Amino acid sequence: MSLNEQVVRAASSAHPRPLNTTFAYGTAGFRANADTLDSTMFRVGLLAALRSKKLAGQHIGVMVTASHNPEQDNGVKLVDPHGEMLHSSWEQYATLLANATSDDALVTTLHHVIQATGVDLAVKANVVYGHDTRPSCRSLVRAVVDGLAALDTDQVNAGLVTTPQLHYLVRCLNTQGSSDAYGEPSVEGYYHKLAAAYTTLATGRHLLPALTVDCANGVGAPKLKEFLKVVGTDLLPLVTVRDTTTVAGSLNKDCGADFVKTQQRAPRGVDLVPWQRYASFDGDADRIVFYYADAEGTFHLLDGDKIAGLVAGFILDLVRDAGLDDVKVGVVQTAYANGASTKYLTEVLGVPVTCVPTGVKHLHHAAESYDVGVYFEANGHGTVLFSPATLSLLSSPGPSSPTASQSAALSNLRALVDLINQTVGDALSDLLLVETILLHRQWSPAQWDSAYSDLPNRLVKVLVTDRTAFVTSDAERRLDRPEGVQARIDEAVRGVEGGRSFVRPSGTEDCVRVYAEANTRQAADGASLFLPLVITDPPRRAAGLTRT
Ligand code: G16
Repeated sequence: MSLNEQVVRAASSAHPRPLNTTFAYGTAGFRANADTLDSTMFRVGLLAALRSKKLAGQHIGVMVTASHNPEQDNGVKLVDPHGEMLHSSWEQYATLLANATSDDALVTTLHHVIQATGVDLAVKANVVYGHDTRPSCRSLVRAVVDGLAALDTDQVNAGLVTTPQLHYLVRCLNTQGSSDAYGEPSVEGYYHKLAAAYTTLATGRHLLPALTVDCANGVGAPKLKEFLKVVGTDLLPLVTVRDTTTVAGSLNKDCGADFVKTQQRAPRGVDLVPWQRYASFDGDADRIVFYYADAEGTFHLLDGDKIAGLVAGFILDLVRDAGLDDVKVGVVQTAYANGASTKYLTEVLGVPVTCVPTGVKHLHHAAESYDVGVYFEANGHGTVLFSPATLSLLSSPGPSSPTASQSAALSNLRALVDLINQTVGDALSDLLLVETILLHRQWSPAQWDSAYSDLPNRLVKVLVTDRTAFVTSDAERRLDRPEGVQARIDEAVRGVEGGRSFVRPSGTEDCVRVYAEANTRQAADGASLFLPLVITDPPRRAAGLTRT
């Protein structure tokens, strides 16, 4: 079967590519101002169809969202059959298609991709798509659908969903009826799976005071409320704030996980009651961070690093109590992980830690190499993966005469497997995971926080004229280009006690990010404020840098 060029050309002509714009598949797909994305979305529809054909017609997911970015941006994340991010080998094709300069060039590029990947066009493609609450989603989803239709794709419209719900649906659709069936392929099925697991884990425990959840004024708000109707507030006392999705400009505005993490403060206008637990979702509910204030009103952040420590410690205890001595637990982090957290994980918990570049796709794959792989970015994006061997061990009957604590640990581990969304980081699933652990430990947020003290740190965005001029190595901990800048960074942190810093280009926003940490707040602030000056040093302007 050959490509119907006429159909593709006609469909493409309704989605012209903007002139003078170059698109790049970044950390989590394409992301830009929504006004520029119509042609990219159409072409993503084509790509998703090809990807499905390549994988014997399995469902591929397309999520229209720009997650933590401001409301005027939008973007798209592509989901592979097991619910993981698009395989990195296909990112180049996404970029090629998005940048084809005309309808004819698009057809030529499609032929190239089909040939390079060995796609059989006769295979029927299946794609499931969804979107977040951004006003621009309506027309951008239409563009995706036009792309899918141009390659005669069977489509499932998931509608308004969180990103992790879409990942869940993809995996369920591809595994239903098999021995690996992941669950009922519907949002209701997702709620029931999580609610059943949480009920098993939470029943009979002394309830903790209610958790307040900032929903970033995004899709997490209606979805969390739907979930509460299923699980009931008697087991999960919870209050939502920043939960409007109808006020223009409110998405992620002065609230949400990214705001709280980068500003290291509560959402604007939310007064923290001392010692109470708070959490913030991001715009598509795939990240979560927790926080609280002490008696003096000082803000304390419980970010992805703190979640990783809490979760790894809990799972280690369960694995030990269950007598599963051969099951090895490991943790995956990025360069953003606070140095104190890595020290805690390796020296106190005694677990191996792998460091990989930013982006869930990198963490997810690294976590697969452990029996139980806990991965969290400091920004709150993460989950836990149980290897197939561990899953089959857990589903086996276990010892013939187990002790009470062995039975309890095994049953808790089995429930955790269902509670945790193993396709991708999931704010709702992670919320339930943290609440479960705090319930079991009967810990206040301060007790959780006391595991270790974060090194003071600062994360700064710097606008540059060309972020592609910044090239990193060693899991983004070193900057290879522009030449000479790494030496200046080394110089800046030399002699700073506990000093560590790195610079990397963002893959979701048009900026570079500067991270610095040190033993004291003053030193961390000094380094982070100094570094933007280093990378915008006048001689560097030749490399396309400007000071902002
Ligand atoms: C996405 C990715 C995350 C990444 C974040 C920031 O999150 O899924 O893995 O940490 O972008 O990436 P960068 O520093 O390259 O801009 P989200 O929640 O925005 O989809």
